[in-house]
Parts: sequence; C-alpha cells; structure tokens
Amino acid sequence: MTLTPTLSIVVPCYNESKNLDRLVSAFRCAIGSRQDIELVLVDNGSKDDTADVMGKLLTHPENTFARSVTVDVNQGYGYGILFGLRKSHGEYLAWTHADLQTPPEDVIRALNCLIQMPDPSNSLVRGNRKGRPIFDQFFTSAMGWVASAALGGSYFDVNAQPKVFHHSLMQHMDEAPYDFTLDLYILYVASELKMDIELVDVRFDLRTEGESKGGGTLLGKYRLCKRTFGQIWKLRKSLQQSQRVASTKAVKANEAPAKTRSAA
Ligand SMILES: Nc1nc2c(ncn2[C@@H]2O[C@H](COP(=O)(O)OP(=O)(O)O)[C@@H](O)[C@H]2O)c(=O)[nH]1
Ligand SMILES: [Mg+2]
Repeated sequence: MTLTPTLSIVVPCYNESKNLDRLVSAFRCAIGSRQDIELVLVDNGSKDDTADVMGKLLTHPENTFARSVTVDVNQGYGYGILFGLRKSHGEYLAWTHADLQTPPEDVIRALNCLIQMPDPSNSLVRGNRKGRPIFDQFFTSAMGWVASAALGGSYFDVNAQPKVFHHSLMQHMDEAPYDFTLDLYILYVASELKMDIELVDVRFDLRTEGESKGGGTLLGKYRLCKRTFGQIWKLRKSLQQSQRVASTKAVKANEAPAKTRSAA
C-alpha cells in the first residue's frame, strides 16, 4: 500500500458476516495489482459475528489492501460511513454497500471516470442502477421526481452505489445525517457547491446472503420514503434560508454604492 492511497473505499457493514468472505475476494479481484487503493471495512456496531469474521479475513496475507474500523454501538448507516470516511486517507474517497448488490469493479470504474473528468477535485461520480425490477424502478423514479422538484436539480436514484469524490468534500459534511439519507445529502451538498456530478451505469444484483435493512423490502421502502421526505424538507428549508441571505446581501450590495455617492 502506498503512503497516501489514491482511493479509500469505505464499506459499512451491519450484520454482514455471511457476505464478508465474498466481498473481500471480489474487491481483491477488482483492485488487482494496484497498490494505491485501500478497502476500509466499517464494522458498524454489528450484533452478529461480523467482527470475528472480519478480523480473521484481515489477518490473511492476501488481504493487506483491506483494513477495518469499528463503531462500538450502531448509530445508523450514515454514521458508519462518515466514521469510515473520517478514518480514511485517500486522495479520493468512495462508499458502497457490503451486500455485493453493486459489483466492486463498478467502484473502480467510477474512480476511473472521476479522474478523467476536467476537474476531478471538484467532481463527484455516482452509480445509476440498471436491471432492477419494474416496481423498484417505479418507486425510485417517484422519489426522484419529488426530490428533484423540491430541491431543484436532478435527484434520481440517489441511493445507488457507489459515491466517489475528492477528500476535500468532507469539509462540507459536518452536518451530514446519520441515517440512510446520507446518500441524498452528499448529492445535495455537491450540487450546492456547483460540482460536476457524473453518473456511471452499475449492475444491481439481488442480495444473496444476509438481510436487507434498507429499501430492499416493502417496509424498508416505507421507512426510507419517510426519512427521505424528512430530509428533503430540512434541505429545502436550509435552501430557502440561504436564498434569503443571498438576496438580502445582493440588495445591500446594490444599496452601498448609492449611499457612498450621496455621501460624497
Ligand atoms: N440498515 C442499516 N444498514 C447498515 C448500517 N450500517 C451499515 N449498513 C450497511 O448498509 C448497506 C445497505 O443496507 P441494505 O440492507 O443492503 O439496504 P438495501 O439494499 O437498501 O435493502 C449494507 O452494506 C449494510 O450492511 C446500519 O446501521 N443500518
Ligand atoms: Mg442492499
């Protein structure tokens, strides 16, 4: 591993012991001989044997490209990702899921796409899921229309993995949420910063091991919907607030020369 990795890939794991072996092998294949990419597995306060399985896998000499960090008590999906990102030193940072629904090679493709963009340190690349069941696509599109109309921008398939971006974006993540709306939040922040956002098509496979805890079930979709609308509402309020501040500043800036002229 080089001193400063080009890319740190953060993977939040919550009760994912059954997926870890395949996950680490798949990343080993995807990373190949590159010494400048690290995998940062976050044991996000798991209650199963994730910690043991992770510990054993990481002692294997083939897996020196990977390391782990531990959240003692689970505080949510977003918290786990932010925890891993803050302990990562890559010039670029990424996150993706542990259940292998998005193949690891698509994370490397997303990195390649990012570094070919005109200004990679001011850009973000995100996945765009292909091949999903019709109902899931419909649900995601409906959420996308609502989010895009409310926030003004393109917010389709926000929960697709991965997200890849320059580490400097972390300076703007202090108020990031600790739940599943982190994916929406980072896109909102990037868009407010006028960053270039590029989509890469990614495969989206079925989860074969472990339980879906996000939007993969009907109940999960309902919860995700509720949280996302809550987050949209918060972001919309802060957007309106910053627009008000900007227009007040603009009015003051227009008044200032007039005052100066009349005083002269
Ligand atoms: N629900 C949940 N998932 C977490 C948490 N921390 C990490 N994860 C991981 O988040 C990823 C996405 O979860 P998943 O259940 O596959 O969501 P879904 O595909 O949207 O149903 C998986 O890699 C989980 O292990 C957490 O605190 N809660
Ligand atoms: Mg999943």
